[in-house]
Amino acid sequence: MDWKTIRKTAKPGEPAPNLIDYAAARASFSWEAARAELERLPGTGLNIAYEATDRHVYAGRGEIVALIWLGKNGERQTFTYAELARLSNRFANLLERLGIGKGDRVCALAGRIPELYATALGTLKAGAVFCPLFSAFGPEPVRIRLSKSQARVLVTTKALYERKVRHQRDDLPDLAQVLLTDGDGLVEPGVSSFHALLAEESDHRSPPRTLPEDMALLHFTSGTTGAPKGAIHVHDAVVAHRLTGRLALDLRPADIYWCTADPGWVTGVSYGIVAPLVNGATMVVDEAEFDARRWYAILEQERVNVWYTAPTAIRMLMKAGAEAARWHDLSALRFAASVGEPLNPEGVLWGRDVLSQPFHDTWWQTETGAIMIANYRSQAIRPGSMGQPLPGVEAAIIRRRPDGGIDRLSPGEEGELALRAGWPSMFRGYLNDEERYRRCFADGWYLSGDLATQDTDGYFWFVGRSDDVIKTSGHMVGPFEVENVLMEHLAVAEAGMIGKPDAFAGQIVKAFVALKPGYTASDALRKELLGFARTRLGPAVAPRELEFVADLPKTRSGKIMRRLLRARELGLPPGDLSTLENDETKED
Ligand code: 6R9
Repeated sequence: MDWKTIRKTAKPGEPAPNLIDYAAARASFSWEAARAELERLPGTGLNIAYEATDRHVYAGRGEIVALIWLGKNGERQTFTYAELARLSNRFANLLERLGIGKGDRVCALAGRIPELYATALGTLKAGAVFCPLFSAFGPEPVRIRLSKSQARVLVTTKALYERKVRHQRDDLPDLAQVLLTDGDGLVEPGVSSFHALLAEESDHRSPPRTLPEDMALLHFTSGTTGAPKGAIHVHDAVVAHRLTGRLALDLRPADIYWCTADPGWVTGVSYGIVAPLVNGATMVVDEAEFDARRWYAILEQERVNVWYTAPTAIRMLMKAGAEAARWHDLSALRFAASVGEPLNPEGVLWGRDVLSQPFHDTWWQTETGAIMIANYRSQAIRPGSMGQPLPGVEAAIIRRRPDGGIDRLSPGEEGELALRAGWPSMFRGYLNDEERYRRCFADGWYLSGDLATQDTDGYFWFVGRSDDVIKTSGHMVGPFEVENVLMEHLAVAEAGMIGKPDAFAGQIVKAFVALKPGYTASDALRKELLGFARTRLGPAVAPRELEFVADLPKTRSGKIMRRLLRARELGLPPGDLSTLENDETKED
């Protein structure tokens, strides 16, 4: 078949790829050399936001546009690097005045609005920790994350505050200040106007005093069991953000770059804020939700060079049809990449045929902080493969041994994808959960929880998860939050959640519910339970389907066997579970 590999030809006048010779780059690579390209602050300090803003200003690039913001009502606003540096200085000064400093968590719960970017960068400059919350989360996921992060400050909008936070404020004793981006003056005790307070601050600030190993970012992610875990990243991660932006996304200064991921998730921070800015690019941020015609218009009008998106979006563009792209001039596009879910060969080829740029798949996780495996611009793409490890990253397929060690598997064998520990953006812990962190490692390797294979040429191929976490529209959902909320309903005895395959979302959340004695399954009760879950969890997490069952299959130790629910859903005979994952996951 002709799509086993895709060779690409550069358009006339295109710059050479940043990564030209993969093997040579790997052989000569050192993280120390990559680190040396960054600016050390006084006393061997390092700060992500300084690298992202001030450094460009001091190097004379302050007038380059850092952010093009496209509002959902047609607004277009630009911010230069100098403006972003000043705005983030103001926010850092404000935090300092509020008594927020080193290690304190500052959460943001907002859509893609300019204030979010000032908050992220200002928080990092103040030495505090930026923790994003997805704006489509309902009150329950928001409360759990605010509480677990022990957030001191929350930046949000009036509507989101009123719907999702205000009534739970008593459960959040650490939350001293809420700053509303659209509030006027003093709103109420403990709630202030972001802009009114910012207006009182100075634009100036001395360089941040953070060290490479200081906590910088906190990203919540889900597992099979227990509440979401807060993955800790440090300022040193910027070494990997910069390098991967350059090598995996082929970013160069003044590129027009668009990452469609929401900053409520790790991709929207690592590649929707940090990587483009530290590489001196101009990033496009679109406030609106997906719309095929709008997206083609943005690619054309903003002359986007480098595009980072996700399979769910690619599937929706494919659904909208090639015709929708036809009249748009997409000739500025030099590189297109994808992340977050399996990208099938059809998606890669569709990019080549319709955008004149095949999608380059990349693989990474919240815990890895940055891209670990990628298809590079200079290399043939293997459609369906996630690609090869970055220079500086060693990846392998392994099997865990009962004694706690690991065995490396041979090409073609299916096992767990592992990375040799020690790259700069590796998470440094799960907040307040040392034990869970420790269990992610064996013999000096980080175990990803993903199942994959490696071919004889070193390309990695995704197989599935080894746990019960799912991706729906590219967003990670763990069973714990969904099942817990369903169980709060008076009628529910037990609940189990799985991902049901879906042509567009990849998977949708499907719940199985066993009722308490005295309750009878009915359409009305199903609707009530779906509504109940949606109100608490929000549209990003809530089940879309719900099925009543007499009881849920369980292991002898009483754990729900979600793989049996999946087998049933897929119509597989219970004996034929060869394509399904093991019961014993890394969290057991
Ligand atoms: C960056 C991000 C991580 C999980 C990961 C895997 C899945 C990511 C993928 C992919 C197939 C790819 N995943 N990239 N699956 N092909 N190229 O998405 O982080 O939200 O933590 O999710 O996403 O299962 O383990 P996160």
